[in-house]
Amino acid sequence: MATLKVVQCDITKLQVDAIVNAANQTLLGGGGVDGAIHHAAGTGLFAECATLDGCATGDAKITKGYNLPAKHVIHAVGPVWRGGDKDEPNLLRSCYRRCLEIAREKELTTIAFPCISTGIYHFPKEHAARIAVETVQEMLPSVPSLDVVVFVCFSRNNFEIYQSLLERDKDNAEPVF
Ligand code: AR6
Repeated sequence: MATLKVVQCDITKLQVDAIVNAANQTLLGGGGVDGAIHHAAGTGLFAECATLDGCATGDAKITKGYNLPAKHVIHAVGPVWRGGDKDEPNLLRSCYRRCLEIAREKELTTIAFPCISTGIYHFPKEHAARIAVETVQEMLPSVPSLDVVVFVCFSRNNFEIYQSLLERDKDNAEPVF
């Protein structure tokens, strides 16, 4: 079964089978990690995204990685936090699940997730991290192709939250790529 890792870095630098993008429903780019991914991938990514007809919240769609070191980008649309009673936790869980279903279909071996919805969409960080780790752990047995799942934290704060959730295995804190 795959190993879970947590790293603090820019996800656009990772050489993995797929990096996950925290996109919006248009899939046509934006700020935050979405902006960084489109900037690094180049216009080919935008052109492919424009053919996808958007994406529902809680769902995900895959493209090629273009100029990124990653082979693919899985564009997931997380929920905007509106207080917690608008199905936000389930929608966030669904994002992680859909990304791993795509990883299974495409037989990916390495995948890197950003902290979906915890920036511009304001999902509380600890709650989001718990959902991310629990959902990935639940799904792993059903995605046999995966060797490594990386949780990529841009901020020190998120890094520490994930580290404490994955504490039982301190080696997980080491950068791997
Ligand atoms: N590498 C890794 N993580 C990053 C990077 C990076 N280069 N840049 C930011 N983060 P956000 P959301 C972290 O706002 O909350 C866009 O406009 C950031 O610190 O990117 O899901 C989309 O188009 C945070 O922890 O995504 C949508 O409209 C996490 O990535 C909207 O923002 C997610 O923050 C989506 O908002």
